[in-house]
Amino acid sequence: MLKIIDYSLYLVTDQGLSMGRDLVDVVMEAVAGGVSIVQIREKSSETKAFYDMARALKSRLSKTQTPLIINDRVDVALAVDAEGVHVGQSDLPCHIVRTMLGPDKIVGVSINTYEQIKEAEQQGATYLSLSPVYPTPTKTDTTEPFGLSGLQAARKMTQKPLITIGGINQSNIREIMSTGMDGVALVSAICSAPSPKEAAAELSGLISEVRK
Ligand code: TZP
Ligand code: MG
Repeated sequence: MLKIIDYSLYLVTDQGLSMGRDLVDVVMEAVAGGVSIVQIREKSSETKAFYDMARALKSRLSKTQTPLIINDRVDVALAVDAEGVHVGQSDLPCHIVRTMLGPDKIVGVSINTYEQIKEAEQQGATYLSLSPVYPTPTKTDTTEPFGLSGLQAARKMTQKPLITIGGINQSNIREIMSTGMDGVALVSAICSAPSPKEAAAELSGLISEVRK
């Protein structure tokens, strides 16, 4: 069955940026504030720790009907029955992930160039993430930022759900959503906020202003 997924406020985790707090607590607070979908992305975790965290998050998020996406690891996604996987251009190819997960799971793909949009569509991507929109200290090995004009150009090229990531916060979320994005993905603006719940609520309110 095809579910309608709300990509509007997409939290990407980073334990290292969560100010020493428990990651499950940070995520659940953020969901209480209005985060609509969560990706676990823990680059320095060993497999067992990553699996344990994914399992704990899946169990908590299921209760709020919030989809859980796993960064890179198809095996971990299958192990915890997550809603999907997010891959970048240096990970397993999208069509392979689609074959491994079957037709019903979400496969998200990071897009760094305009050419990659059609390619990801043809390979069975569920949603596309334009990466990055702005430079960010959270991830420094990025390609040229799309900027607002890049988002507008990309929006014209696909009907697929389209999100973007990189340097997004309260000060720029409205202009980004105004380009026709289906959602925005954020790490530090939520994970490092004094109150992830309040930060998510504020960001969610700003998104609603654009969508009115
Ligand atoms: N991919 C492209 S930029 C980025 C990722 C994972 C990090 C975004 O982090 P922040 O803190 O929201 O700028
Ligand atoms: Mg990756």
